[in-house]
Amino acid sequence: MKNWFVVIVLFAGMQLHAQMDEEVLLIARNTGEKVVANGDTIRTMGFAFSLGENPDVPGPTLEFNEGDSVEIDLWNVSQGAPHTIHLHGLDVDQENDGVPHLSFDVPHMEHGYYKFKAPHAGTYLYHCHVVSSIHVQAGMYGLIIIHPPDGSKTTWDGGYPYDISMSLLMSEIDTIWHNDTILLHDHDPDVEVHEVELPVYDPQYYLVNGLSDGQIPEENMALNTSVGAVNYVRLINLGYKGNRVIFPAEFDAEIVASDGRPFPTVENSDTVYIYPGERYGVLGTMPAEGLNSITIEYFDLNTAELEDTQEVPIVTEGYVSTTELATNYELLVKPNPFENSFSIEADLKEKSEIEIVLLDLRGNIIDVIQKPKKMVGSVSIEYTNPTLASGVYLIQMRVNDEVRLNRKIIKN
Ligand SMILES: [Cu+2]
Repeated sequence: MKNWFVVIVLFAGMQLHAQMDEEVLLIARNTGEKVVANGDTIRTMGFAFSLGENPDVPGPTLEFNEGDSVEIDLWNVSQGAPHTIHLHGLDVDQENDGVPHLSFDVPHMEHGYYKFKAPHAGTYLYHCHVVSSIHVQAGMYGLIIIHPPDGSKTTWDGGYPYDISMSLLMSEIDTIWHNDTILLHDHDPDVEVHEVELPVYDPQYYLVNGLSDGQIPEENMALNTSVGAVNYVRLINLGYKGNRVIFPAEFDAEIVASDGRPFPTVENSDTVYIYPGERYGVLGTMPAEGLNSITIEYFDLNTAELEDTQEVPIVTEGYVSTTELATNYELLVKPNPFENSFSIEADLKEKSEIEIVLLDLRGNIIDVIQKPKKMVGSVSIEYTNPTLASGVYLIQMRVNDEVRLNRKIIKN
């Protein structure tokens, strides 16, 4: 009889394991390094999928489908402090919620398992909840995106379909909080609250998806879209500042969801205010080709004083917006991607003054490829620039001083 018991228990255990739809290993480390916008490397704590990866800030985005059984295996490889995973906004039970003393914490070199069923499709967060003011600032956070049960590009089951999606996760970095004296504290398991003297939080870097200022075009971060495509932009604040996100008027932004739940009525607004921990879902469409941007303002929660502004480009290309344009102008750029040179073929059905420029994703002119010139018919232009840095650029055609066509081009 004893043998029977053992076999049944073992079988039940295996069943439970097999029922998991998604298993994720997150490795917690305190040896992360991050390059900030001025080129300095600062120390971070963070999460990574593997030991070979630098734990980046923010951590990896976790994506599941609604209804999935999920198990997150938190492996704490960092020295000293224990860590947890708090599932922010997910209605998981307290035991799996990662708040130390209510849940469990995971000491050095141990594993902790968080099990939950992926809730309503939406945007959520995870972060470490041990001395959270320090560990979150150190970099221990990331996004959780839950898709509808069928995994489709829809805001939620029965919600709005979209073509292109992008997440903008806002936070800040005060490099003083990343000093060894603060991040390298040893953990005493007998002490409930670890006391460190914290300087006043006064960030130097205001981040979108971990990047700021010149890093945004350097990393080619942009909403890459096309005319008429439905864009779903997820906005998330995990900093200590308020965010005011401003979409271009022509984007016709509609706020459809907040904190993982649909809004009962859609709110039409170009401006979205986001307070720490909040998430919003915004739908919008670009009506014409061109270069625009999403402006993100960071303001002090007490004084409402504006502290910083970041710009995320919107690159809209691909289609010609009117029949008139489609019949009168064409622009072909090849090869794409290119090494040192590419050719541009333009077909101009009527005589027009044409100018062709090369732009970065912030709209800065890098080079004038074709000076303003009256042309007609098929035109072929060769362009060589061996000193151009790798990345994404735009070729813009201006006809009679108006921007008419944008083509995205990638330098290898
Ligand atoms: Cu932690």
